Amino acid sequence: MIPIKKINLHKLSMKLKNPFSTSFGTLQNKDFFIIEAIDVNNNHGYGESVAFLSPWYTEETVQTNEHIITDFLIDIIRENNISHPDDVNKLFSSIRGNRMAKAAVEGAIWDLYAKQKGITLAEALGGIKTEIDVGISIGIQPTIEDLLNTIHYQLKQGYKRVKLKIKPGVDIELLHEVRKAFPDTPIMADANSAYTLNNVELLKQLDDFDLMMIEQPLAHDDIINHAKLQKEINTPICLDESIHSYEDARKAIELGSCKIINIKIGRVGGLTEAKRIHDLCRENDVAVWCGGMLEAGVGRAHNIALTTLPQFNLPGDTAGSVHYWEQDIITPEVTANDGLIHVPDKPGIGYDIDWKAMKHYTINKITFDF
Ligand code: OSB
Ligand code: MG
Repeated sequence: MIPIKKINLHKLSMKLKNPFSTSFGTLQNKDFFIIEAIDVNNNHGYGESVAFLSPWYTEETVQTNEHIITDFLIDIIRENNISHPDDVNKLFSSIRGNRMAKAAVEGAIWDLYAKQKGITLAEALGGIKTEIDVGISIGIQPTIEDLLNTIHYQLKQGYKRVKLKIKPGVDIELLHEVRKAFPDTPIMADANSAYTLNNVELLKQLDDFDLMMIEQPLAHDDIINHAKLQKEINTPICLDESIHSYEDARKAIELGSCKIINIKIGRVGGLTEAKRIHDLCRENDVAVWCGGMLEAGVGRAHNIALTTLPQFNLPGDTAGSVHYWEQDIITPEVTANDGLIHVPDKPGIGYDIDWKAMKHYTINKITFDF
């Protein structure tokens, strides 16, 4: 790779158009970092951190990301020669965990590498698709009527499948109403770890609704009980929170804990690890889709590039920018038509930063000269 001369850490604060509710709470404000890696030829690569303000999804937060990036990861990049972005994954393995922090920096280096080569990020990753299928993830709504209206609206936008959030008490009746109103729509449910094996009788009832899958029904750290549950229900289990690495995926597949894996770049520590998990799933016939973290445009662009890999055979959660933001930070914004996103063909992530919007949302900027 052409050497890096500078890394900028832009800290942004954005507000979601609509609050997003899951089994563990409601989210509206999104603070995050855009990592900008600049090489000696003035190419610019961008990555986005996806940790939230509080540690309910994983243990990472915006603040832990800042700490790990500024106090550890930047030094590792500065002190080593990187010949390929895959090297970053190895170099960062000297730091435990903190995968979202690592993914943000690694993502900027992947984008920079693709731009140095004059190829798209999708090509750099070995992607093959020119358009990708997308679905929509709908948070828990105040009433079933609100939910039915939202589903109706999103289906009119063309999204290929609907993901609903469920939690104890907001599950069977809700799915019953949704299935009645939308008998043929591809529907899945995401529990974000809200159930235990004590709920097995309730979880068996999910089989009545012909769901594409149930995402992360049980504890984030329990692939054994997911394997037990999968033996009891026909609905395919998809793991999200439980999979942080290739090793986690290998163990879950071997145990039979899931039939599907949701890959999120941040949760698994970057694109290199995401690609390894993808390849493992391909070898084992495990279906894969790309999850979302309510990203702004840069993160969205990375998800799109990753989804061009062949085993991403189910619609992902990377919906159009307009679903999340009054104004995204990239131009053009991500648009989905008929449930399809056209993969951009410009080098790297394929979208430009909208600097006016970036400035509007920026809280501060830290520069690291190399
Ligand atoms: O579990 O996939 C999840 C959002 C925040 C945290 C966790 C999850 C989600 C989503 C929405 O389901 C994904 C998106 O639209 O970006
Ligand atoms: Mg999930």
